[in-house]
Amino acid sequence: MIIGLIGKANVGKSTFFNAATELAVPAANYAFTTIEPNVGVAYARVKCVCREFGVQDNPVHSICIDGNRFIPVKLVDVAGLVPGAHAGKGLGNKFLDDARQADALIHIVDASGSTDNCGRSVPAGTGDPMFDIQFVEEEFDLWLAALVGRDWAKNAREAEGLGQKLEQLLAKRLSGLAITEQHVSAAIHASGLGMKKPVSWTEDDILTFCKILRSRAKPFVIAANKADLPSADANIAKMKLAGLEVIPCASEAEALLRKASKKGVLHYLPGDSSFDLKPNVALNAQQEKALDIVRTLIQKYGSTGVQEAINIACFKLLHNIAVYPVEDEFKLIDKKGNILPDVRLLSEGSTAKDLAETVHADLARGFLYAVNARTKQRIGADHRLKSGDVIKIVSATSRG
Ligand SMILES: Nc1nc2c(ncn2[C@@H]2O[C@H](COP(=O)(O)OP(=O)(O)O)[C@@H](O)[C@H]2O)c(=O)[nH]1
Ligand SMILES: [Mg+2]
Repeated sequence: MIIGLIGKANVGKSTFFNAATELAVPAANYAFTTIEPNVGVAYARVKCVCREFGVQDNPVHSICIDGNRFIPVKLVDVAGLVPGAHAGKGLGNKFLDDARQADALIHIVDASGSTDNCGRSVPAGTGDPMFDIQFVEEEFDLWLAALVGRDWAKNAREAEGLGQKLEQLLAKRLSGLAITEQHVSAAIHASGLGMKKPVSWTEDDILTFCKILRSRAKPFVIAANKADLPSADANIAKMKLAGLEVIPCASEAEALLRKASKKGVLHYLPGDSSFDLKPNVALNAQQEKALDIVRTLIQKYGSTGVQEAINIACFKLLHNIAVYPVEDEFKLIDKKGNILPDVRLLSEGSTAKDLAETVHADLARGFLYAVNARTKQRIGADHRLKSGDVIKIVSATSRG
């Protein structure tokens, strides 16, 4: 699963990225840690099941702090977007190359209005984040439509000649975009274009289809960044009034809190609505003032919004659940004795066998049954899992 940060230049994408990928207690290496500077590990936060089970866990690939599980997810800081990007303006192509891999997007806007349409600095309150929201979505749709629409008539005729279905034609054009068959089918259905022969699709039809597809396959959440600046209030109110779901966000404040927490100055967990200064910490007047501002801000909004945006992308947009696989349903351990070693993000509706598949293909192949560690009841391959389930899988082909 990949979350992409998109938005105009200078709205705070890199600040958000740096804050979100910094954790006081870094976990072990991940398969997806790469050397690309704009790709990093962020964390979804869930309440860990350790306290309910009364155990002191020692996770391997995720992190548990004070009963909160931080689950690694891949985060990509996508190149800044300018109007006209779909036609190759600015870093248009780089933007779209980065964005194509994302399963969900956090659209960062400058809620304080201190950037103009092209991302240049302007006096706070003069830039219009509503424009950003519109143009970024439009660019995305136009880019997708250009991709789908290239030589459409010719390809549609060929596909018709070969007796191919519309789904096949589209799947070919959309390969490499992290768009599933289900997304395509649902978008065909919702657009009503399934009734029309592909050869007679107009440019407008293609754009209509792409808009629907984009909203399903690349869902957005809007992070209204720079919410710490006074001019942000009016813009956030305006966005909410327009019916948009926006998360007030202060990336710089989050960066400050994570750094201070890493240095041992204060106790703060990403997503918290407050922080505590550690005893015997001496702050200068400037530091104290900065922390006062942050404290007021997170009280006002409930958090800095950075963790919330990631969680919304993970759970609300992508409909994931968090499931803990174990090898011993009584001790909740793996073979090495690690307690609650692992947690997997699975799509809602995933079954016990799907979980086995994510652990190891062999485990799934020889699947016999699973055990719910909470109830100690046996469950079958098709049993749908719930978030927070702790599951032992029994397989004829389990190793060792
Ligand atoms: N006041 C305020 N400024 C911010 C915040 N986040 C980023 N900035 C500033 O906005 C400018 C652009 O930030 P950057 O992360 O480089 O933006 P990007 O071009 O979208 O990656 C920098 O001067 C940041 O310090 C925030 O939450 N509040
Ligand atoms: Mg940047």
